[in-house]
Amino acid sequence: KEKWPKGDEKVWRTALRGLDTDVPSITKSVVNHVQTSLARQAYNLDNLGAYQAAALSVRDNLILNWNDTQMHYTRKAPKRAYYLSLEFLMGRTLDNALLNLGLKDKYQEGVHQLGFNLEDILEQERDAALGNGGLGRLAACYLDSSASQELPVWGYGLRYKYGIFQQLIGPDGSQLEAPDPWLQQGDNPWELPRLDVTYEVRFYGHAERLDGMKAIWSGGQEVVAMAYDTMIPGYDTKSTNNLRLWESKPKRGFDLQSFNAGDYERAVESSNSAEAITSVLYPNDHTTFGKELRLKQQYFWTAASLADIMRRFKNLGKPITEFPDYVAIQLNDTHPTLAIPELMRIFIDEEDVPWDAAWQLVTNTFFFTNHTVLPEALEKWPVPLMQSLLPRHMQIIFDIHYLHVAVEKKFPGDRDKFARMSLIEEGYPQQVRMANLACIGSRKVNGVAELHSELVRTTIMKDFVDYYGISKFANVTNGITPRRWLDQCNPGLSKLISETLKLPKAAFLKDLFKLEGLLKFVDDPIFQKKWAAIKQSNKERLAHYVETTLGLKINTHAMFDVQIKRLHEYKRQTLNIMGVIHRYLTLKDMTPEQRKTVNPKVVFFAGKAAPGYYIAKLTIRLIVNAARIINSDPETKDILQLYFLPDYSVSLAEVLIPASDISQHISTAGTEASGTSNMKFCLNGGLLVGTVDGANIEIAEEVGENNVFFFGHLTPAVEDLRYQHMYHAVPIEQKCPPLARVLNEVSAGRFGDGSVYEPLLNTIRQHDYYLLTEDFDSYIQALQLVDEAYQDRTEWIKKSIRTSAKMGKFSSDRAIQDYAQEYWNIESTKPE
Ligand code: B1H
Repeated sequence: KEKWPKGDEKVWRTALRGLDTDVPSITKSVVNHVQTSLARQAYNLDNLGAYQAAALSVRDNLILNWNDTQMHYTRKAPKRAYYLSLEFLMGRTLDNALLNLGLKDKYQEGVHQLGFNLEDILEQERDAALGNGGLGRLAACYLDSSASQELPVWGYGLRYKYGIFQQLIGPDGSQLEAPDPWLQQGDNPWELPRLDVTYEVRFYGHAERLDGMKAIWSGGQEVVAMAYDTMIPGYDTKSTNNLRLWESKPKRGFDLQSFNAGDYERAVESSNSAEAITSVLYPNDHTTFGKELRLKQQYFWTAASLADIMRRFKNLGKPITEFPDYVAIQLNDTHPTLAIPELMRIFIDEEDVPWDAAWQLVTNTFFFTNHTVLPEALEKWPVPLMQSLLPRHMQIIFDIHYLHVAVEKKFPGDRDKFARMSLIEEGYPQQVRMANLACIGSRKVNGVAELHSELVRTTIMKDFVDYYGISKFANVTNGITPRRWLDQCNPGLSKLISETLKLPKAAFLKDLFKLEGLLKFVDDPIFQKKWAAIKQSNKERLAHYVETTLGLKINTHAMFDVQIKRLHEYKRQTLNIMGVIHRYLTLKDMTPEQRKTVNPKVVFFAGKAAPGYYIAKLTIRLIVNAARIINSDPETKDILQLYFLPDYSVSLAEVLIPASDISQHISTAGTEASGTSNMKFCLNGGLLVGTVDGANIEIAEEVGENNVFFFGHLTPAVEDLRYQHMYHAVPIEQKCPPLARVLNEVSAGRFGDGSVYEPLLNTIRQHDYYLLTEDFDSYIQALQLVDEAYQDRTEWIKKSIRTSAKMGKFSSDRAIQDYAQEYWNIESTKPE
């Protein structure tokens, strides 16, 4: 029975009725926020003020749904899943909240009546860019899908004061980095500070063993974790989940004694070091540097999250042995692996659970997703660092290690195997292998696309597969949310699909397989025309963006060719730019008559390089400087343009992706775990040129190989080719003359001082680890086929429609269903 608050029940009942969402109520609410929350005058309201007021008004709706959902979870006590990720690349929120709440049209009308344009207001919002790339954006898509499918899932992460750096391009064409103070726009309307949700987190100190396996960890430094909650609305449902991000704070303001003694600097010192923990997102994806502050971030976040999860579990009043019946925890890569020894510590030291029982509970709670097989990305932490920062955890890891030594018994005599499976890598210093710890501490391990999961099973986890059996090692192919990556970024296409299929948008936005209905219309010339017109208007939208932000004029009647992703040698932006230069040289070789027959093409690049990644930064510099020469060459500028768009972000992706005719996903086979932008392009009717790698393979399976432009060597060949390059290197002039010519032109200074690029060119000339010389010819051929296919525009449009129609599998709703059923064992549940 409901317990009513004190006071007059009738008054409460009327007041609790919730919000009205008719247009007059919306305008009233927005104006109310202008006057009260923002304390601004209505007559000089600018777009930013209008954005803030609209956001606060929309937020009111989110909060009510969020409250009901969380109350429902508390009462019903279902098993819950927690997604631990150091990165959540959310992008903007207002448009998504309006879509998911079903209030977009009404707010559009409302703000229009107030003299504003919704599009302009949406543009005011800064991206929440608390992530590097695919791994962080995947976490964001998964939150959207969990809420949309009414699954009790929370995200846990860090509230970085500074997200991924802002990228600028300097006068010489190099990348420059500036901080991203995303919170300095005024209050962030999308988060709720939880002053009452705090935990103390310890670092350093000493661990004293008691009888048995227990210990006491004391001393050292304590900092406070405070929660900020972000509401995650589901699409077309009231269900609104939570993303809880932790901020670090000093435990006791500052040291009064030093302050009184006049030593101001000393007094704020400890407070500075506590706040440093959540000050900035590390901008290196795929490389680990072993920095102490990063390890602090990882422990701070896992400790606060587990304390919170434990408190919620304890409120259920269930015996501790039922923990895994109520809690599933997904580890997004190895970054949260410390959660494994931390949960052991809680069980053993705080809950008095015997070691074996604790291990049983732990290994039934965690699930581990691997996102890369690149060796430089496998996290290892020096034992001495761990011993000093987390002495108790280091003990526990050693204890797990000795338990794990039993492995030896299963493979007697195989010392190499044992050494490979060890949690501790020998050397000076010894290091803890986080992937091995994550694997043995989890119920299941998965990769993110079929090929990648197979590589996980046969390479980095091979010995563990022998030990545990194959069933622990599975696959969940990544997915993307069709709400953001179809309806929000391409409203024209979403509308056309809805009209064509005679279905409300919600039908295919909740069941993306419904897009298959478009196949019936592939040959319909009227539909083809409408489809092409939408692509054209998206190209114009992009051209408009480039013109207003960079002052550049783009030929919108050209083919748009796009490669947007983090700069990394394995992703081979270098192959692409060498291909562009090759095209330029080929065009220059032609007569003016021949050039007249060439279809114009515009090539776009965007992406950030890790600030310390020298070769990646040189690639950017080459692209920018090649663009300067190519775009100003009167002989070719009408048929080839090249742009590097600075400061790639989720919001920029939302403009670029719907405008592309073809996009490039050209990693050396076996290196890109999945890729997710490939799915986004295809969903928006862009075709794909790529290697037989990651999710490209499954996309081709769905859309048919004749709709994808594949090239390059396959994964099994890569190892042998690398071996040949090491021991029987053939000079590039013999191996690949067209590429040799391109390198020579760059070297000779055709795009500015050639000597600058020597280190980059040498990566190709010397080891060529990523096999550009091996794949260049087939790459150029594939681009040739793209050109030919584009000549027959009707055939191209058909390919585009077919591609989009077959993207059902790549909805993140499907991926989350898989996790919910096969991993977490959780069920949908929603408030009344
Ligand atoms: C992916 C990372 C990553 N894989 C370390 N690994 C990081 C590794 O800050 N760090 O230390 C950050 C990120 N990111 C990407 O994950 C894969 O390269 C993509 O292929 C994949 O689509 C994506 C999502 O699974």
